[in-house]
Amino acid sequence: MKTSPTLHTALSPALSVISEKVQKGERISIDECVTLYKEADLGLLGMLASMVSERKNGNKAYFNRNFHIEPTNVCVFACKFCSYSRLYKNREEGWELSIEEMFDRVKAYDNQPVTEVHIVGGVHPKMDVHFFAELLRKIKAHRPGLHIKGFTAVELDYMFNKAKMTYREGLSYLKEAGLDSLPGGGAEIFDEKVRAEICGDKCTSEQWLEIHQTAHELGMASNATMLYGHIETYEQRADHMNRLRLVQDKTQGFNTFIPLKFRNMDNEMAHIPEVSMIEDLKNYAVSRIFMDNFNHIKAYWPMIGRNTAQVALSFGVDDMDGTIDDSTKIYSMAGSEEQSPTLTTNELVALIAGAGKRPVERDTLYNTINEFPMEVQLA
Ligand code: V47
Ligand code: SF4
Repeated sequence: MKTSPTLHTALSPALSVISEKVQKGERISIDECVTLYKEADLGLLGMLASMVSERKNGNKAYFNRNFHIEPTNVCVFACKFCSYSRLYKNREEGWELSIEEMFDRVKAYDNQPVTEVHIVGGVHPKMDVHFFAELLRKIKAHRPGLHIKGFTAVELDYMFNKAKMTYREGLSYLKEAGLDSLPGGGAEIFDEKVRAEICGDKCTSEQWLEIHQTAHELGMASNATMLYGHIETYEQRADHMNRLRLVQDKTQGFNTFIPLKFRNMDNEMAHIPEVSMIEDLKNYAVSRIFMDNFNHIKAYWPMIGRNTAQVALSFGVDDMDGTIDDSTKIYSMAGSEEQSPTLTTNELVALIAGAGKRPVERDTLYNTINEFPMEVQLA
């Protein structure tokens, strides 16, 4: 696709250079990423991000059929943005599921065409690596084809330290028990100063990156997130994405990048206003342009809301995450407009087609399960 001459004349010299690079499929630098955040308007960002997305995924937009299990919201850590956790010392206010209770949740989906279970929760000192290995074995024995995506690097770092296992030993042990891939949570913002301010007591940025790199080396895929829209600067967002891009250059193990919008209800950062939808779209587009070695950018609709997620499909996003029954509480408790996030497959297909994209059901590793027609229904 060629940029029109009128567009070029309207651009500053710096934006013209970036625009040329993106059109040629060249990588942009950290400084150029910051320039995009600070100087580019939404029209230019949407056009460039769509160009990159189209090159990687054509007209497709993906979703999967999954369900979530949150073993507990009791947590030894005290991230200031978290509305969901109950500190270990107040644990009677929280929930703690037994292996049997979690297994019952898996069995509840026995006759449904789900392909993935996503298991993430707080960091509970009594739920150790052996507890989770037993859960994984039980799930795999019952339904071998169900992909288990589980445990943030924060949970893994804690459970491996406690068991005196190296990351490699711990990940190999859980893989052997049935863990297939890692979700992207716990990354927040890698800049050490911001991390110290908002979640200083959990695993460091280096540790987060090392766990993911080790998982990739062991043949497990993972996702990556970035919590944005609080006290971080554009430079710190660019630095965060750059650290991920460098690991991806080495391993190619990340499936998708998921920007997570900070929501401010009922947490210690409630005084910080949430950013606008324009900022959300800008952030999706810049991440699509900058993360040139990531195949997918996900808009996690239970957090951002289905309407913004639909618009984001024109700003570089090609994945809407899951359907069925997203019973995760981390966003509804933080103020997301999606208070009981469930979308049927038909609803999700209609949202995607309504944005002019071809809806594709995928498995966790982005293998196509089903392609849907693009006819838009005016419901
Ligand atoms: O790490 C916590 C975030 C994450 C708030 O890999 C908040 O497919 C916004 O990572 N406002 C956990 N965000 C969830 C997560 C995730 C979700 C969906 C799919 C995948 C995947 C991963 O939730 C945490 C933190 O960054 N979070 N509190 C809040 N107030
Ligand atoms: Fe615990 Fe995760 Fe909440 Fe932090 S974000 S307090 S690690 S549950």
